[in-house]
Amino acid sequence: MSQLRDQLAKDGYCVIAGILDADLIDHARAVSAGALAQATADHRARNRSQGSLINVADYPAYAAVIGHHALRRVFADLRFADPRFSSGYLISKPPGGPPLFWHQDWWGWDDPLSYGPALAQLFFMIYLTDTSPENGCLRVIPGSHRRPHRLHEALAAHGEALSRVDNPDDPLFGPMPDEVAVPVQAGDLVVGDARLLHAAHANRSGEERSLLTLWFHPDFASLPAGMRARIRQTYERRGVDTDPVGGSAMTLDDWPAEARDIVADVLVPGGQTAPPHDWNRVPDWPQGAPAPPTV
Ligand SMILES: O=C(O)CCC(=O)C(=O)O
Repeated sequence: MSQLRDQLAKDGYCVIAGILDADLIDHARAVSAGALAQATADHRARNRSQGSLINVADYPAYAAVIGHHALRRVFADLRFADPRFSSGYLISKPPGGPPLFWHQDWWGWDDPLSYGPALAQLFFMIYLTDTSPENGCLRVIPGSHRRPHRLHEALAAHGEALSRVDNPDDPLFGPMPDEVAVPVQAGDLVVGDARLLHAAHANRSGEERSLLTLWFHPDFASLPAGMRARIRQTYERRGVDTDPVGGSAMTLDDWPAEARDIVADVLVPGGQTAPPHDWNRVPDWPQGAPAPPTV
């Protein structure tokens, strides 16, 4: 596992095979099929590039995945001191779905820790289908979490026009010379730094390609107080660009006790009283940051 930790630090991601067993994959697929059946045509049109962006907080049956003992084993193996879950999404690309645009997901770029080795926020992407470049597997730019890249200048990432794919010829949907495909099997886990530049291929198959992206903070207690307060707002579904329903929606605090009990010890705690950190998705690399590769 120290090899995986090293890869996570150096490349910004690592793959851990076979995290969900067949029963839990079936459970997650069934919950996801129900959630997708409820998603409106408007939701899918607004999130055409992603395929869907359904907050897992709306579905307490996902507790079995978020609180799964195999994830806790990963936390221990990767030596996470205080792992906490803030939010997550069902991202499901229908047959014929277009590519996902290049982006990174970190929002705390105003804080100096964003330019160092600390792991403030990690995605846990759990794929519910086998993936390949043919059906929309993940693509990443290894190392892009720690150095400037020209994609960082694309300020529109996460914008509505990109999500709707108003311009399919936008280079943010295209290939990058330094990209690496990350094909996986159903039940595999991709752990990645929120700062890592990533995208996904188009789905040219006849089947849905689904995954759960779960956001964890590996050492929540060590983060600055303002960052902790902003993360708590995300958990409360307030002021998040990928979660426009707003603070009136269900949070994990509203889950029935039997679901909440499964995840209670990994949830972002309340009582964060500091002024919340500003939301800024655009890095401003300090002088002397490593040069971008010449590709
Ligand atoms: O659709 C994918 O494979 C990647 C999803 C993604 O980019 C994300 O969850 O941030």
